[in-house]
Amino acid sequence: MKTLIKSIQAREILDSRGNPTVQAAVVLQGGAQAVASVPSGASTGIHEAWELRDKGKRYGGKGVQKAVKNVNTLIAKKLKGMDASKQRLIDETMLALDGTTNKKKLGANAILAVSLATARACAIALERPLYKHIRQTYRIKEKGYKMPIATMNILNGGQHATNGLSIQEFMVVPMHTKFAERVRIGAEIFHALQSILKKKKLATGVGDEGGFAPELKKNEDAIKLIMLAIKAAGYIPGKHVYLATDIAASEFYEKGKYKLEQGKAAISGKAMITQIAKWVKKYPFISVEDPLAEDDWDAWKACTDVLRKKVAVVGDDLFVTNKSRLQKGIDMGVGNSILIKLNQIGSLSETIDTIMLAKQHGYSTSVSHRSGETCDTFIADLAVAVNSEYIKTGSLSRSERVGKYNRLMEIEATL
Ligand code: 2PG
Ligand code: MG
Repeated sequence: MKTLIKSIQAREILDSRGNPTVQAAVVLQGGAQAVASVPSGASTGIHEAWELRDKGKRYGGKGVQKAVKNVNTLIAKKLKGMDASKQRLIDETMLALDGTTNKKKLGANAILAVSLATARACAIALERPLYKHIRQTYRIKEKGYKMPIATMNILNGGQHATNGLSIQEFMVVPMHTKFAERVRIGAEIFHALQSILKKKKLATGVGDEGGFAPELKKNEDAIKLIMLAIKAAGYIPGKHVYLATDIAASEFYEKGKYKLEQGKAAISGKAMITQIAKWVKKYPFISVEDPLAEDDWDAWKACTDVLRKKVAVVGDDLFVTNKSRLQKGIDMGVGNSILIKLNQIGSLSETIDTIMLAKQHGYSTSVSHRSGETCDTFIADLAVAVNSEYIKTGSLSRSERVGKYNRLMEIEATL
């Protein structure tokens, strides 16, 4: 049978930050073959699946030779001869082989690389685009294909830059019926922002996700610059273009307090909510991600109650694409939207399950890249496969970011 797995081979490659990551190649008996590469986060949630790194001297301890070996020996041996069209069984087999709750034995990076390469190879064997393959494999009951709204991170802070801003991502969200036009509007604003920064003699080098990373005194300065850029590009904020942010609050949470502004005292969760609510009132935000720390559930609940009617309250470090953490959020009424990152949970099947749980309970989804990326565009197809409301894949620069936008425009053109 042409979809039976003939061989699996992994390699160590570099991600967009120059750190090692896993790439796996899957070859099927009919001759179809594909590779998939795994991304890596910087502001990783403590509840994420295990990213297996070698430690030691090589690459400052970040090598992934152990994960590569796990693919080439244990995983390859187990999956050889299995049917790639049985994606759930493939993933479950790897989970059983690993046997731990967080994929610590084989590494989520090892398992995910194989999971994604298998899906892609099978799509090729069955001669259907990846997004259709995913839709059909998981029997996802969605009507037609809908292009996601892109939240574009054009100004980087937090762990993705060294500019002193505590907030990690300042995003623009262009609204247009055509995805390709959303990309155009985003790029025009990106370039308008560059001109404004130049005029103000601020740095125009970019951060990890391709957004500018100027040194600014306070977070609101970033919002103001973006508002200027939207207008300079000829658009009306709140009409043509909205705003989104990833506060990534876990990164500046210490001893129950949040160090929101440089040079100022840390503040309580309650004060965080008040500040964010002010911004949401003053500026046209449609989405706020991780406004509070990953285990600050009560403050999260209070924040959700304040913001839920106005914006998507997105859980990233909070939910880590994990069904049980999302279920807790559903039970408590925390968040109304979830960020979806394949490598937070470590297999395609589990990712789909989390997305489906979110949909059942009216949570919107945002399929997301990581700050350390590769040129793999799997998430573009995934977003379309599940009709995700949003996609978050960085700025309008750096190939590992724009590759996803380019793939989405390619998909749109064929629909
Ligand atoms: C996030 C992501 C992606 P990282 O926090 O949402 O933007 O960052 O990959 O560093 O966790
Ligand atoms: Mg985040």
